[in-house]
Amino acid sequence: MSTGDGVGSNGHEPSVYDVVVVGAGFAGMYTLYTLRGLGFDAVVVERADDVGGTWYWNRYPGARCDVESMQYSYSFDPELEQEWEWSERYSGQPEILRYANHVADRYDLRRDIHFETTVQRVDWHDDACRWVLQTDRGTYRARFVVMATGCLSTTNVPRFDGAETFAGPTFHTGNWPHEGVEFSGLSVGVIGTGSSAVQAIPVIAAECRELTVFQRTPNYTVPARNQPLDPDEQAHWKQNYRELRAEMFAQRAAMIQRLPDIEDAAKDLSEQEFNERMEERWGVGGFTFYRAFGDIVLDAESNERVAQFVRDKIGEVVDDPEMAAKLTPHNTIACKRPCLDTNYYETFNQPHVHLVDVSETPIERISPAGVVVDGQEYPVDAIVYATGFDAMTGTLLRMNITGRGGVRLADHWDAGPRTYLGLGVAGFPNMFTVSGPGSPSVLSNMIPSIEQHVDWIARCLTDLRERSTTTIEAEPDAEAYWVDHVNAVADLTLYPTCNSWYLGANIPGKTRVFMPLPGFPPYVEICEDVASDNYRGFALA
Ligand code: N01
Repeated sequence: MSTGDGVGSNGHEPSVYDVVVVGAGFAGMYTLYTLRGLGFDAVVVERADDVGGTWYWNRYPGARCDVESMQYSYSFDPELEQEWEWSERYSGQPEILRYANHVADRYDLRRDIHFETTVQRVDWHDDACRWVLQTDRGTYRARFVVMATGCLSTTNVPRFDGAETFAGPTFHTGNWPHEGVEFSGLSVGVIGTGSSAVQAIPVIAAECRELTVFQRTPNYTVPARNQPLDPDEQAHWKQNYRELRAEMFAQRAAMIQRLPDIEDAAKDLSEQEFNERMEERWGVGGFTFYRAFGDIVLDAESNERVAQFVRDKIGEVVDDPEMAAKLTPHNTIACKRPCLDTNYYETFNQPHVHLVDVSETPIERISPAGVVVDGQEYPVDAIVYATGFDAMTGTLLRMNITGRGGVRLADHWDAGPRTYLGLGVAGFPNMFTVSGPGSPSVLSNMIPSIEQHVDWIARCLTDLRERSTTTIEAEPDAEAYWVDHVNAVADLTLYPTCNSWYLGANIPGKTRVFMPLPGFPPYVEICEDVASDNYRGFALA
């Protein structure tokens, strides 16, 4: 086996891995497991000191997956499926991290994971036909790299004037202290009202003395209705995993809902039919709400009808009409990533919970004692930044990747990310991205999407090995076609119409391009077809 640092200090050719995988979250772990099983010499580098990726970093109070537990898990090993017991309908972060650790132990993955190793540069060397990765722990050389770096792994901390003068502690939901945070007796400010904040706010509110939420855009959220997992339900899944997984993979987001998807138009139903259907789904909880009709993200009129249903619910739940008005969104529903909650709107009925609207008058600055908006200081002892991520591209671009001819990925992606299938990039041979921009990724259940990508990459590497092919690289035409395809599919929907991180709109200066591809099953079919057709659109040499 190669050693981690192939510096060649003994004068010999430095060690060259077959594959260096970046990231030890669910994608990196499965890549290692699969490639090792196929006899490739693979190593994983990971900046954290343990496995888990997203679930390693996002330890904020209330962090929970909003894909149901029985569907948010690996499918590659039936024994693993049978032995692991989930305890709740939606798993909390600690349980998912325990699962990640169990997987790492069960398959002895850690022996090939180099932790606390941060990639600083990644350069393609044309002459040697290899990648060279500079890390803070040494240099790695490999024929292939797999970027298993996650879609939401580089935190976004907005630059507020005076932030460094704040006297108290600050936290980001995406980089939460492992030892936890004690909020009792404190006045806490939370900036942001996305999925992370929607989960954290009720839990922090239950602990702290005062909570002030700084909201730029009110959010639609639907009750999760989390509960202990019914043992009969778990047993049913375990008895029927193969059929149920197949059913999941046939869905557009690679997950099954508790009520059937209905494909008719929301705008066509009578008032009574519409309300009955929505009430039932509101009661069941979860993303089944958004599968009540086929056109919620396609038709503005249908969308507005569903949005109004949620607005009415906010009015019913929130006691103070002024507070309810502030919490009520008016943008397109499900255009930003939909949220699921446990008592989110209810939390704002508590007298110690305050809401500051920063949509018209942004946060002016952070003072030593609090947050200043429109000249008024809101005193807080601690600040929680629930301000999201530089999604999908942030982590890749931070690694200073250069491809053929020294071209920087940052330059190639100057006008937004360009990939072929979300798997390869023209000019960057032998580099694969797992759930990269241009793949269903964040619009789907991530673990099945990861498995599909890793299986495709593994098949590809095996085929290349059998044919003694040295390089694979997306062709520029294929990449251009794919970028157009992703845009064309997105343009059929309402997704591109709002300021979401799907578009990069949350990061000042980031080019606005819709990054994920809606629709898992047709995408999988295209990937299969491309592989079977001698990797059509990729140049093999
Ligand atoms: O981040 P976000 P997140 N001043 O970008 C606000 C996944 N996830 O961490 O909407 C004031 O959604 C920003 O305001 P606006 C999931 O895919 C999954 O919550 O841009 N406010 C917004 O309210 C999710 O979508 C799970 O106007 C500022 C918030 O910060 C993704 O992670 C759980 C601001 C950021 O919301 C990201 O969610 C949690 C500023 N300058 C997350 N800048 C589960 O599976 C930003 N904001 C359960």
